[in-house]
Amino acid sequence: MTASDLTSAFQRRFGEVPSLLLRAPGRINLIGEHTDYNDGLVLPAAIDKEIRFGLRLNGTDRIRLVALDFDATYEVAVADIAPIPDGHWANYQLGVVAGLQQRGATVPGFDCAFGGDIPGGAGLSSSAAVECGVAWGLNHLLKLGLDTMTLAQISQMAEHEYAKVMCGLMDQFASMFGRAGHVVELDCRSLEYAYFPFNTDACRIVLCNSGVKHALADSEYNTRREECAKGVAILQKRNSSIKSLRDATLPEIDAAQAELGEVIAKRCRYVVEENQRVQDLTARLVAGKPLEQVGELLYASHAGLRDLYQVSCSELDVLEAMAHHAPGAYGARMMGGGFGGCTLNLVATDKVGEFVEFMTKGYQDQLGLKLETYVTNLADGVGELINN
Ligand code: GAF
Repeated sequence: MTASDLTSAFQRRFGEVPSLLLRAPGRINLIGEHTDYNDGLVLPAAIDKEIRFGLRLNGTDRIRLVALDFDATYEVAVADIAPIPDGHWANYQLGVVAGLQQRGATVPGFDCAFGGDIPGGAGLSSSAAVECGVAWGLNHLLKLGLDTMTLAQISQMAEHEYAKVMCGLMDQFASMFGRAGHVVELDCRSLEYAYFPFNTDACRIVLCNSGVKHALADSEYNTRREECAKGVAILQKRNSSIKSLRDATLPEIDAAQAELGEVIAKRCRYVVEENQRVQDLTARLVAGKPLEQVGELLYASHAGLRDLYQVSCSELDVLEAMAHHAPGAYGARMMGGGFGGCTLNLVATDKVGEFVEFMTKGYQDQLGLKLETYVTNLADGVGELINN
């Protein structure tokens, strides 16, 4: 949707042109899965799939929302906002308004039309993009002066309180802080971050969309958070300096195996190992190590997510297993919360075409399913929509 299409659509719906056009991207995550809510490390990037928004203060006390992609509207008085049951799409926007109000902002009525090309259910964080776009846009229009990290945190709280998913900060951080051509490592405890250039001359990040999203994704996500919290409570009894799994070591988990029980011990082990893999991967990138050595960390991450954290599913496992034999593939793993969505594949730039062909045919042959693939470009985070 071009800026002029968006402007026309906005004008048709609301009778005025928008006073602000902006864009908010989806994200990939190179490595560091389910580590964000454990005070750990993540290595995401914003991508060239985004949601675009037209926004305008409307001089009333009502919020009017239009979802252009699925031709739906929602209207509510600002004073009456509350979470809407059954996963309603407007929860993301309303949750952000509530978050701004909690920070002391007075939010007047506004009009918002939005749409984009982030495939839904693919694990590319279209919901975070919606939250971040609305948070950034209202901060801009209302001159609230909130810093970008605070806007990311408000967006995360919208997810918790309105969408009822107890996510970490990674998705909202990536959508806000992405930088073209870079991945960005975030320390979810200190909130310090560092950009690493990602050179596409040698390899590309290719996403393979399994096309499935199993219904248990959200409930299992919240369960994993609780399991990690239980693990911390048990480990803390032996070592009071453990405040989160970020502080735990593998020998400590081994020593507490009996108290932790098999399942919680597996969850803890995975998180500790995944944090180490993030550090190893950035070290290897910086040292310019062969891409095989970067890719093997992706395969190891997938094995941990499948066997220890148990958030994969058969479709993702088939895609990851196929990648081991695919032309040009250095590494692959499931990405995001799990139970569906995409695998992330690191693929030699000159082999991307062959890789895509191999994976598409294999997925059809093995599961009878159609594979969508996206060769990603790493993009800037949320901002005003200036061109096209
Ligand atoms: C989802 C969540 F929203 C993130 O916060 C993160 O935990 C991710 O799953 C798993 O790494 O995308």
